[in-house]
Amino acid sequence: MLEQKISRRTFIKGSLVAGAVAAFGGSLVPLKGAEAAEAPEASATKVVPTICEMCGVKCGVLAHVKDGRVWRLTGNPKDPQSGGRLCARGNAGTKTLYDPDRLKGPLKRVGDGKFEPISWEQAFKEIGEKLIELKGRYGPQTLVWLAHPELISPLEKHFMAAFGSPNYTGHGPTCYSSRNVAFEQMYGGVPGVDYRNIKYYIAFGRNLTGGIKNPDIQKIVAAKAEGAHLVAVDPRFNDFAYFADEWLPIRPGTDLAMILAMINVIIRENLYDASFVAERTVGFEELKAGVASYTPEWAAQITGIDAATIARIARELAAAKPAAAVDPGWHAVTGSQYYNSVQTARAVAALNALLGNLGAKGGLSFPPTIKFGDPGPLMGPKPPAAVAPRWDGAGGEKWPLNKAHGIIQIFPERVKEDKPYPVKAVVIQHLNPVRSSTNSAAFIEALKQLELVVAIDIQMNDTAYYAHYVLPEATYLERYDPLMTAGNKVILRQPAVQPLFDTKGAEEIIGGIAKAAGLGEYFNFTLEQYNDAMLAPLGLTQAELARTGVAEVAAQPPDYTKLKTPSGKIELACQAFVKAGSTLTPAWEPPLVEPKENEFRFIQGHVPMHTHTTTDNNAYLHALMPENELWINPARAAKLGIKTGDVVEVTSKVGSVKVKARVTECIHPEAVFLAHGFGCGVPLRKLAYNSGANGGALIPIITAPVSGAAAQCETLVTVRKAG
Ligand SMILES: Nc1nc2c(c(=O)[nH]1)N[C@H]1C(S)=C(S)[C@@H](COP(=O)(O)OP(=O)(O)OC[C@H]3O[C@@H](n4cnc5c(=O)[nH]c(N)nc54)[C@H](O)[C@@H]3O)O[C@H]1N2
Ligand SMILES: Nc1nc2c(c(=O)[nH]1)N[C@H]1C(S)=C(S)[C@@H](COP(=O)(O)OP(=O)(O)OC[C@H]3O[C@@H](n4cnc5c(=O)[nH]c(N)nc54)[C@H](O)[C@@H]3O)O[C@H]1N2
Ligand code: SF4
Ligand SMILES: [Mo]
Repeated sequence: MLEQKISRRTFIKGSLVAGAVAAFGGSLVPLKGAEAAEAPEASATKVVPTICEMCGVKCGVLAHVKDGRVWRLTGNPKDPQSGGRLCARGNAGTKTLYDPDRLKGPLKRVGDGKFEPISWEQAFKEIGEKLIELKGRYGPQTLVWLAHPELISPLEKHFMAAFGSPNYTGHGPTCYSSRNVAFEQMYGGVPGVDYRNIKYYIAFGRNLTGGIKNPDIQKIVAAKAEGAHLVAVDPRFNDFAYFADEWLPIRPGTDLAMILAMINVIIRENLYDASFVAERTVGFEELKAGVASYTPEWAAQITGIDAATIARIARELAAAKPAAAVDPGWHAVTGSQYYNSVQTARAVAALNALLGNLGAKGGLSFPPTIKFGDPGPLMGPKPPAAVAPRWDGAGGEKWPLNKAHGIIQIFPERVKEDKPYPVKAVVIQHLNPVRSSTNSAAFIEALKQLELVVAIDIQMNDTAYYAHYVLPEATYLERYDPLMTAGNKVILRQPAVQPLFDTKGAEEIIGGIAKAAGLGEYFNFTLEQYNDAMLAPLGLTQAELARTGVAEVAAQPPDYTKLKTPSGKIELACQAFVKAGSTLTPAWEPPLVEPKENEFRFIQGHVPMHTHTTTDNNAYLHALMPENELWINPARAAKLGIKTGDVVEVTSKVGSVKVKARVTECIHPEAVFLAHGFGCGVPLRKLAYNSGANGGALIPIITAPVSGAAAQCETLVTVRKAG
């Protein structure tokens, strides 16, 4: 017990808990004292460079191993992302590796919530036979693969191509697909922000220190120390607002109006970079005409932010150009959460273009390109193109611009309706759609209707709980993966320890299913051969890379004069959107729903100490935040007789949850906020089970136009004190 307390305390001290750091104005330097206190590290015998997987950012870590046990994880100083520092979740990785509740071998479902061990060979055999049977009955398109796009994705896609199904589908619509669709069309790709050199930065719902990207935080902290001005726009006083210079509590769903008004000011007052606009963009005149009526006074009525502030922010932003940027965003406002998210992302893209910041120090940038070798020749004959259209319509007539992202949230509807054809089998890898998509109950119903559900995960998540077969992948500290790149660096994931249990790397699992399904010729290679083939032109091998974990290689800088758009320039006016049924230039569209007097908009987001639904059973992170609470504004709470700590019932048109209330000025009166990642419904995960509430249970299935995004914040709820 004492040992547990001590290790927890030192962990907290040594961690980079961004919210706390921001709140106390501290720096992000790891604490020397905490390092010294880690006794096992002093006698560590081996340090293995590898890649963190406590979230998708994939920072380089050093695993300190003694007697076959990982004692401690630190940032790899040679890694361009971590620069030697990890966030709280990265530090807590050992508790995921040694989680007593993790999956320890393959399982077969034998009843509701009941599973029995099965050997890998038998599991592969049964899954393979079932796939062959279903393919014969319904065609290969009957198989859908749902996944969190990861390093292993090329092999998952290869499996699907070999099987003959076009239905590989990621989580984009619940995360970033609106932002991606907008920037792909206007910029030819999604640029990043040069946070290190920025002078003026605006985050519309980008909660940098809550939805953490460790490298970005480190850079913006340094920029702020040198005087950068940071503006947080969010209906909630979020983690980044603590750290920023100003917070603008905007009405939810209305950021688009403020951004359009800023464009209006910058054009009207000639504050834009005229030569950049002339040389590197098309459609300026159309944009100018399009925003003419969007004055700050107009936007003030919609957003609740006064006109003078909107105009001031626009002028200040323009004055700092080109080291000034509006964050393209990630998940919330531009990413996917609103019906108007594509328009919002388009407006953000246009506003940045006016600042002439693409490729400039402190502006937006694209990564360099590394010329890898082609592992194709290793991977068997080239599979013929799939003949059926996609199950979800992505890239088709209705959503022509969403070729890459898929529309995961309509899975329950498609399964139920057997449209456009019967979907009878699904493989779900590194994904928990029962909690991360929409309408949890509908997703569970869909899973129950399928003839074959295979889940590949490291733990029994809420989706795997309804699978016929649960196949445990080795955790990131026990396996290799395909290569990772960051800038001009190539980085290798490699095992710090041998798998503790009867688990396998995903490449072996996919290969095992493939062989049993008669597709062995496509998987006659090892992961090492695959990585070696990619590294060959760079004069490296996996074995060599394993020594340092990170290698600098030749990389082609981006050519900003030839963007991957039809004109080669930034398309301020963009015909592709017109073809997809939208406007030529960014234009105002209201959010889909408006709360009535007794209703709230239900908004969600991420917290610094948890990753989605992945870390709720991690003992360290659970200790930092065991459950979520519903943030509710005092004026609204008083009317409902709700006090902090009261258990409330939150009800939408698709479900209801009970959770503790937190009455706080930090949330706009029109909205309630619930941190994502809680409310696990699987008793096998003892810490997480029933801790807090699952917001996904409340979110109706909505599909936004143009992007096919899930628009999760277009959810209305009522709140009452639970009896
Ligand atoms: N610690 C941690 N870090 C993570 C993740 C994690 O799970 N945990 N996940 C990673 C992933 S996959 C992603 S996509 C990113 C997400 O990082 P972000 O895109 O920054 O997204 P969220 O954390 O979802 O934060 C969304 C914010 O939007 C606000 N918001 C809601 N509605 C509106 C609105 O109408 N206007 C404005 N201006 N704001 C609004 C919410 O209050 C919330 O603060 O984080 C990544 N990093
Ligand atoms: N209600 C609501 N829904 C949301 C969000 C929200 O804020 N609110 N956020 C959205 C966002 S931004 C995103 S990106 C998505 C994310 O949603 P998902 O992509 O579904 O991510 P998670 O919910 O974390 O589930 C990932 C699963 O991967 C497993 N896993 C972790 N590591 C490994 C590994 O190494 N191998 C394998 N095989 N499995 C592993 C975890 O155990 C977990 O079960 O959720 C979205 N959904
Ligand atoms: S941001 Fe944190 S959790 Fe994500 S990869 Fe980096 S250290 Fe790991
Ligand atoms: Mo995300």
